[in-house]
Amino acid sequence: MAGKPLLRALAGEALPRPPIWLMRQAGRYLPEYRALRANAKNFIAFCLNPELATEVTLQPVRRFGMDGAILFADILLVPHALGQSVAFVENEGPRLEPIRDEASIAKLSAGRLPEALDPVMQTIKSVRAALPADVTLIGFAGAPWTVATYMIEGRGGTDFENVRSMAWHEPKLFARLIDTLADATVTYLLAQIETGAEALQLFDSWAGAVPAPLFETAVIAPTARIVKAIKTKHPHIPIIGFPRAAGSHVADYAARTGVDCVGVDHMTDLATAADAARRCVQGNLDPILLLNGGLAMDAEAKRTLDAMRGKPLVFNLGHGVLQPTPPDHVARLVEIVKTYAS
Ligand code: 1CP
Repeated sequence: MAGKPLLRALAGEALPRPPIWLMRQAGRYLPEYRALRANAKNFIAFCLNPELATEVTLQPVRRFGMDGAILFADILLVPHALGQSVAFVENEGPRLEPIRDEASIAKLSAGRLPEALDPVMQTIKSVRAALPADVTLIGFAGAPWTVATYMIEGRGGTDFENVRSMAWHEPKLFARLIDTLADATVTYLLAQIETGAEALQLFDSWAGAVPAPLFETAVIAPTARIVKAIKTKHPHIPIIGFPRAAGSHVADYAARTGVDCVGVDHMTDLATAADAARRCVQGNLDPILLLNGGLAMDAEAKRTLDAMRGKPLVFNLGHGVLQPTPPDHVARLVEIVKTYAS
C-alpha cells in the first residue's frame, strides 16, 4: 500500500518501521521555539499568529525528521473562542474565569468560534504547503471532559473537585457544558480537515480523573458523538483518541468511540492495550526516559518495537515531551525507531 507512513499505520497496517511523532514535540525544550516565543506578547497571541505557529509546527519536523507534524495550537483555544476568559500565566499555567453555574454556561457562544479560530486555519494551510511529501499534518482538539476540567476548575493542577462535583450533583448542567463542547469541537475539527489536516487527535489528558461510573457520560459518549459527526462527512480522516490514564476502560473506549487509533500512556502495557483495543495504538515511552536518555531509553524503545512487531503502531511518548529534555535525546530516539526495526 502506498502513502504516508503515519496514515498507513493509522489505517491498521503494521509497518516494518513504525512512524514516529511526539506529543508536545513543538515546545520550550527547543531553543528555536524559545527564540520565537519571545516575539509574541502572550501564549494565545502566539498560537493565533499563523506565521509564528507555522514555523513552530515545522521546527521538530525539520530538526528530527518526524513522520507527523502536530499543529501548533492549544486545547484551551476552544474555551477562549467560546468567550470564556483564558490567560496563560508565565511559569504558572492556564487561568480561566471558572464556570460553575447555569448563567456562565449560557454566556458561552459558538457563534464567534469560526472567526476567532480562523488564524488556526491559516496556520494549517501554510503548514500543509510547506510539509515534506511523506509527513502527515495532525490537527487536534481537547476532548470535552479534559477541556471542561479547565473551564470548571479555572486552572490545571487540581484534584478536579469542582468538575467531579458538577458531574455527580448537577448532571444536567454538566451535560449542557459537555454538549456545548462536543458541538464546538466538531465545528473546529471539521474546519481543520477542510483546510488541510490529514489526521486528528482528541486529547483526553485527564480521562484518568473521571469516576468509573461516569466514564460513559463524561468520556465515551461525547467522544463517540464527535467521531461520528466527523466520520459522516470525512470517513477517511483517521482519528486518534488519547484517554490518558483510563486504565481498564481502554477496550471499551476503543470499541465504543470508533476512533481509529488509541493513544496509550506509559502506565499501561502497550502490547496488551493493542490486543484489547484491536486496532492501531500510539505510544508509549515514558517521557522521563526521553528526558534522561542513555542506555535505559535505548533499551526501552527497542523493547517496545520488539513487543509491537506485527501490530500497527505509531511510536510516541506516553505523554508530552518534558520541558528540560535535551533535543539530542529526541534525535537519538528518532534514530532508533527509524533504524532498529528495518
Ligand atoms: O509559553 C509556552 O511556551 C507554554 C507551553 C505550552 C505549549 C508549547 C502550552 C501551555 N501549550 C503548548 C502547545 C500545545 N498544547 C500543543 C502543541 C503541539 C505539540 O504537541 O507540540 C498541544 C497539542 C497542546 C495540548 C494541550 N494543552 C494539552 C493536551 C496534551 C497534554 O499535554 O496533556 C493540555 C492539557 C493543554 C493545556 C496547557 N497548555 C499549556 C499549559 C501550561 C497547559 C496546562 C497543563 C497542565 O494542566 O498541566
